[in-house]
Amino acid sequence: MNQAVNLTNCDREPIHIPGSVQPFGFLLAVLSDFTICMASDNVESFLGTDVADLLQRPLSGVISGAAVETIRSRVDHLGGPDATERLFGVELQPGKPPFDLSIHLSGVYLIIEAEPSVHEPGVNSGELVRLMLERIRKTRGMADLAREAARQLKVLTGFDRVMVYQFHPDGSGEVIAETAESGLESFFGLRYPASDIPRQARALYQRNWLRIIADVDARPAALMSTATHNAALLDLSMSVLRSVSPIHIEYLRNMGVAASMSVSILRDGKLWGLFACHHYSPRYISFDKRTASELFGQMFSWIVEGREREGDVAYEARAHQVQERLIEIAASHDHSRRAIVDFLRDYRKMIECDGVAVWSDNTIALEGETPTEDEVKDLVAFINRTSPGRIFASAEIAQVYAAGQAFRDRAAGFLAIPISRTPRDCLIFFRREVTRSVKWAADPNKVYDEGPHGPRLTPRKSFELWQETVAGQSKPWSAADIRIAESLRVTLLEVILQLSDLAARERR
Ligand code: BLA
Repeated sequence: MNQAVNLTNCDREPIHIPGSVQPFGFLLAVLSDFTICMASDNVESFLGTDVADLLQRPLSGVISGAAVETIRSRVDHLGGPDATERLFGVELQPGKPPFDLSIHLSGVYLIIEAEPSVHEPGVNSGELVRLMLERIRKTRGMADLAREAARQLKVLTGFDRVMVYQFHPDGSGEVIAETAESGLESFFGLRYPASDIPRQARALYQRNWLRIIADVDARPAALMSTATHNAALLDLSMSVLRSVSPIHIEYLRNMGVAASMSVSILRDGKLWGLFACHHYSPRYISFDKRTASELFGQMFSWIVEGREREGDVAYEARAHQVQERLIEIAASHDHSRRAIVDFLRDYRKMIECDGVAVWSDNTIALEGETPTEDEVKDLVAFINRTSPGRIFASAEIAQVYAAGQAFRDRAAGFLAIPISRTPRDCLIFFRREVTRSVKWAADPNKVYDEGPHGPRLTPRKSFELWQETVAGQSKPWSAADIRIAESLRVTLLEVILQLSDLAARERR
C-alpha cells in the first residue's frame, strides 16, 4: 500500500490500481491481438498453467478456440464507457468445469476475469428477483421499503447482516434499515463521517454497482506482466475481482467481519446509498447471484426515486392544507393580529421541527423545544439586522450567530420567516442538535479489537467520531422545507392583510 495513506487522507489511496485481485477467480489482460500480457499469479490453480508460461502467449494457446471466439464476439459490445459483458457457464478447456466470465476494456487492454460457475439446480435468478420486487413494492413509505429490501437481499444472499446505508449531501451516511441474525449488535440509526467510505470509493461505487470481499483473510493474487507492461498501473475500476483497500480490510477485521458485499443504490445517476452486507465467516456468492443482487439494487434505486418524490409531494401537500385552513380561520378570526400567535401549533405541523417561536406585535410565543424568550428576542433582533425581509436558515447556529453557542444544544438549527416589514415580525422554526436526535443503538460499551490503525476503524468508534464532528449542527433544511417556508411567508402576509382589514372595518 502507498505509505503516505493514513486515516486522515484516505481519499488519496489509489484503490482502483491495487495490482492484485481476490483469489476466488483469476484475471487475464490481453492486447487487441489477443496475446496475454498480464495475468494473476493464481491462474495455475484454475487452468493448470504456471503464470510465467502464460505471458506473451496467444489466448488461444491457453483456452479453447471456441471459448476465444465466444469472448471475441462480445468485445464489439464493449463500446460505451464502463461497459462490461458477462458470460455464464463457458467451458474454457475441453471437458473441464465451466467458468463465469466478466470482460471489459481498461485502457488498451481487454480484461478477462473468470471464476468457476456455480449452478444451483431449480434456482432461476430472474424469478428470484421478480419475487423480491413484488414483496418490496407492497411496502408503504421509505422506512418500510428499505427494511423489506434488506430482508429480501438477506434471503437471496444469506449474509448474516444486511443494511441500507444512505448518504447525506456531505458524504456522511446513516444506517436506515438493518436486518441481522439474532445476537448481533445493531448499527441501525447510527451515523458515520464521510471518510468511512472515502470520496474515491464513492466515485467507484457510482460506476461499478457491486463488490464482494469474499474472505478478508485471503491472500490477494498479484498481477504479473511482461516487461513492457506495468500491472501496478492496471486500472481495475470496473473489475469484479479487484482486491480491497488494506485500510478497509482492517475495518472489517476490527469488527469481526470475514466477508462483505455492497450493492450501490443510485438516484439520478448519483450514489444515493449502498446495501452493505456482512458475514462472520468467509462467504462467496456466485456471479449469477451477484448479478441478481445487482439487478435488485438497480430496480430498488428506481423505486426509491419514486418514493422520495412521493414523499416530498406529500410533505408539501400537507403544509398547503394547513395553510389553507389558516386562511379560512383567519377570515373569521375576531382578535385581529393575535391570530398569528394563536396559530403556533399549526405552524409546527408544516415544517419538520422540534420547536417554533413567533414574534408578532411585540408579543413572543413559544411552542415545543426552543431557546428561552430572551434568547429568541435577541435572535430576532440579529435576524432583522442581518437579513431583513428574507428567509434565513442555518443548520449550525453558532456559525452565523455567535450568541447561539449558548443554546445550540436546544436549537442548533433555525429557519426564520419574516412575516411583515414594519415592525419586523417573524416566525422561527428550530431543530435540535442532530447528535441529540440520534439514539445509541444497542450497547455502546462493547469492546472491539484494535488493528495497527487504532480503534477508530469500527462502526461504533467511527460513530463517536461522527458525533464529535457534527456537534452543534441540526438536520439540514431541505429544498422542500425552504419551498414551504416561502409559501408560508406569502400566506401569512395575506392573513395579516386580511386581519388588518378586518380590524379597520371594526374600527369604522
Ligand atoms: C469501503 N466502507 C467501505 C464500504 C463500506 C464502508 C460499506 C464498502 C465496501 C464493503 O462492501 O465492505 C463503511 N461499513 C461501513 C460503515 C458501516 C459498515 C460506515 O458496515 C457501518 C455500519 N474506512 C474508514 C476510514 C477509511 C476507510 C477511516 O473507516 C480511510 C482511512 C476506507 N472504506 C475505506 C476504503 C474503502 C472503504 C478505502 C474502499 C474499499 C474498496 O472498495 O477497496
